[in-house]
Amino acid sequence: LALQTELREALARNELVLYYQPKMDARSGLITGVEALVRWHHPQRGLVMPGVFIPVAERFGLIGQLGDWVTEEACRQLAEWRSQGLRMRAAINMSAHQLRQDSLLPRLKQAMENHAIDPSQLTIEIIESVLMDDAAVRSFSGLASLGVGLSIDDFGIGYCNFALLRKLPVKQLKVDRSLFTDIQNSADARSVVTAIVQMAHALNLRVVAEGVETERQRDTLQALDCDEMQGFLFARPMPAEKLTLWAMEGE
Ligand code: G
Ligand code: G
Ligand code: MN
Ligand code: NA
Repeated sequence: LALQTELREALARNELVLYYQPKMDARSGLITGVEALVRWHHPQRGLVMPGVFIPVAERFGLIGQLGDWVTEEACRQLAEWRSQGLRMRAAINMSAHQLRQDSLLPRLKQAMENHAIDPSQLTIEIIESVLMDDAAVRSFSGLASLGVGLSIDDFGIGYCNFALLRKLPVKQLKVDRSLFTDIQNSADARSVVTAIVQMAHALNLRVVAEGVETERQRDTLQALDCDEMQGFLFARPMPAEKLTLWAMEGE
């Protein structure tokens, strides 16, 4: 079967699952929330990663349905955590195509209402190149007035419109790991991160370093005043039940 046919069936059969990766406060080391990352439990192929099927969903008109499922499931999980005494926040990823859909706001609102989720518990992560898409950018003000947070993902490797960044209701920049992989040995890398942090703080944006893998990266990024960190050094993306145990151990 073609992957798009299988994906259509997977959506109907509930074969998708969300993994969660914690974001840590750089100063306190406490968890600040999680990023939801979708996976597909394929009956034959095993765990299929979003890099494989998100482009298929985009191409064959399934991304709207997939995005609705992700939003609903993340809100359901936040409500489950609440019932377990865990006050959690979650970020979900959205593509330009998803932001252009008129149904985005009502669906998001409905999902939050279904599970009594406060909008401040949700952040939408959007890759930098979305800033070039006028129609997608127009959805930002609606999202912000709904009360959800907006975050620019993979910041620093694509096209960034600083004029727009200044005006948009964005709250967070996620610095791409390629900018600091070699940060402990590279004065240039330190300069770039320093400049991003200074600019972000001047605009009242929080800076998340994503893809932190080593203690030396962590220490350097902390010294350069990054606000939050995420990466394999702290935890890999994991199923909800594992995240629950992980978060409760940390308390
Ligand atoms: O772990 P990782 O392989 O999960 O993610 C790979 C890519 O897939 C990342 O760029 C991430 O933003 C994207 N991605 C993960 N989950 C979702 C999702 O629910 N929706 C969209 N649009 N992209 C996602
Ligand atoms: O593009 P986005 O930032 O939404 O997707 C996050 C991606 O980064 C996921 O594929 C996730 O599995 C991956 N990731 C998370 N932490 C690390 C890390 O420490 N190192 C690397 N190489 N990838 C990471
Ligand atoms: Mn992301
Ligand atoms: Na990213």
